[in-house]
Amino acid sequence: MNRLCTAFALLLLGAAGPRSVHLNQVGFRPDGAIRAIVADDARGPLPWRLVDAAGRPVAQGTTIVFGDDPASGDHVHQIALTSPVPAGTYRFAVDGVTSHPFAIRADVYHPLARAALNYFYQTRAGIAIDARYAGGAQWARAAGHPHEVAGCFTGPDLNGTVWPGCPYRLDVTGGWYDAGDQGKYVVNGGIALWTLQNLYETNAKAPPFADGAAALPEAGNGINDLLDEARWEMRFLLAMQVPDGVRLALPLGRQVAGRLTLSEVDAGGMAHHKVADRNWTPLPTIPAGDREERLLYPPSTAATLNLAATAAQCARLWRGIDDAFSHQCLAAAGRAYQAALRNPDVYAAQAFTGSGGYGDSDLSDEFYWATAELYATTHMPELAAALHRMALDAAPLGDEPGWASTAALGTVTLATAPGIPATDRDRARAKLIALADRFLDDEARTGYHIPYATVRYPWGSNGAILNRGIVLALAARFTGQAHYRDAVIDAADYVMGRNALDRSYVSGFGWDMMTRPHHRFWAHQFDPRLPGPPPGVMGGGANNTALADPVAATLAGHCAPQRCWRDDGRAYALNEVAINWNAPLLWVATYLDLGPSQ
Ligand code: 9MR
Ligand code: 9MR
Repeated sequence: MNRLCTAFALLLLGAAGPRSVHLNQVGFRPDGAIRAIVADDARGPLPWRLVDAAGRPVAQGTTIVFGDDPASGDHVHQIALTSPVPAGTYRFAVDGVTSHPFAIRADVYHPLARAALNYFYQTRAGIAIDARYAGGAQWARAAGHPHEVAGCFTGPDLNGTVWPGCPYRLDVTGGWYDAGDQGKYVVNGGIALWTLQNLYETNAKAPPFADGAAALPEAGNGINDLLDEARWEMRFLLAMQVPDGVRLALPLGRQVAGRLTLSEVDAGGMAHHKVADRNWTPLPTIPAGDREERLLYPPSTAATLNLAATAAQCARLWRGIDDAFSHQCLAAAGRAYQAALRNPDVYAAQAFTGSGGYGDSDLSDEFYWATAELYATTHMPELAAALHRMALDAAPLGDEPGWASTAALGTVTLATAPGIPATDRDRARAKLIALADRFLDDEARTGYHIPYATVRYPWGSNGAILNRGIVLALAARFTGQAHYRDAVIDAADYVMGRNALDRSYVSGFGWDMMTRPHHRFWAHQFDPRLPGPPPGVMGGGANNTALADPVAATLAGHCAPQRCWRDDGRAYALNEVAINWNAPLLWVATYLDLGPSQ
């Protein structure tokens, strides 16, 4: 009876279907964990075999029965290959079910890492996207917003707050479009840029993407391609800074929803929260075809601290490579930091249409992050003292980093940047290892054996899981222990196909991959003359907590958490793509590509 009920419940949640072997559709390196999942109602272990291209068995065993897994709604069996096998093409055969053929090879992550970086080129604003670098003529396009000289939003917003505007226009041409929309947001730009810069810094001895390794117009300029791509965004963030001495009317402190009270402050050095369309554009809208008015939205303390943090990081990385740019970054970081200290509680105004909010009501983590970055760059004792006064310095890390929770970014920098005193460095490392240990514990509690034990999948869950991968990878480096690295592989396995839906969430990679993102140009679904996504673009992923779009709305109550996803361009809460999600994909794929000996 009980079993019948469970079976019925699983059926309702859409879990029943042909059995298949769920695994990373990109394949595996021979020197890391090789795991697969079978959703099968059998209560006892099932025999499995690994067969090579000629059909010869090379390994065998029996499944580990995990049992009912609430995140997927599946009754789960796990397969773990424990003996090494030579490079080749293989299949798993489990109780009459045979998997797709997959590769075991040292270089499986290389194309993924390269494609994940190319996404940033293809989301560039202000420059024509060239078929030579985009991987094909279908992805070439005219420059979007090529001369973006924008003024400030002026007049009443949706809540009746009347914004007086500003006495200047800024040339904010360039940067990356955020996602499926063509807004450019300093807050989300910050974590995405930090992630690229951090990938460079944490591999500073032999940085990946040496000049010419990526498909970029800057290839051949003598500068690392990762830095070239990062600079495209850095320059945009620098351009978003309010000129010195300007006084602006801004909302101070937490105010009850509704019409805001504005007070005039010295806003010089703050950063505008975003530059974006006045109204939402429809799908599709090619970047060069956007006819909406582009506006600067009011500065926020969060955006200002994102600028301070990433510009400080920039100053450190470009020292000795382009000293003038390094100095420009350092000066901007200092001005932004001072501006944030002067105006510590200007929360991003939300009552606008045409762009996302990226609102955050707790800025203690942004202050911590920016202080850590400036300290790592300047080694000023005052900054060390400021850091040590912050509650976050002694506190354990709460969770993986995200656009609204940036404390861990500061901790990573304290743990890895050169010249940090041993006490600070070791405490930062210990905090990251403790967080990684929590993620390891999560693995044992999930049917799919992933470092993410929850039944509440957020908007952009794939990005969250890969950000956990970064923390785990750093723990692997600090400790030399392989199980952390294997957990990074688990995170990558999840987004590349070892999930309840048996789908690769990354376009161009796998036998059943994401093809229809929420995107205004990669919108073949809406206009057959437009392309689908180029390879290396990741959809946001399962989301059962904010079923905000019309497709997601139809799933409410009908999907197990990990199954609340559709490959549909209308589903912006499930299948949008975004710079802050592709950045950890790039980081993790590059880390895995570099191999365990790094
Ligand atoms: O296309 C927009 C997407 O980029 C955002 O992430 C999302 C949430 O802010 O909003 C999308 O735009 C929709 C808007 O919110 C409501 N009307 C329909 C818009 C396009 O689907
Ligand atoms: O990633 C953001 C997610 O955490 C929020 O819950 C969601 C709704 O506010 O917005 C997401 O960010 C979107 C942004 O507002 C506009 N560009 C697309 C982003 C990804 O969907």
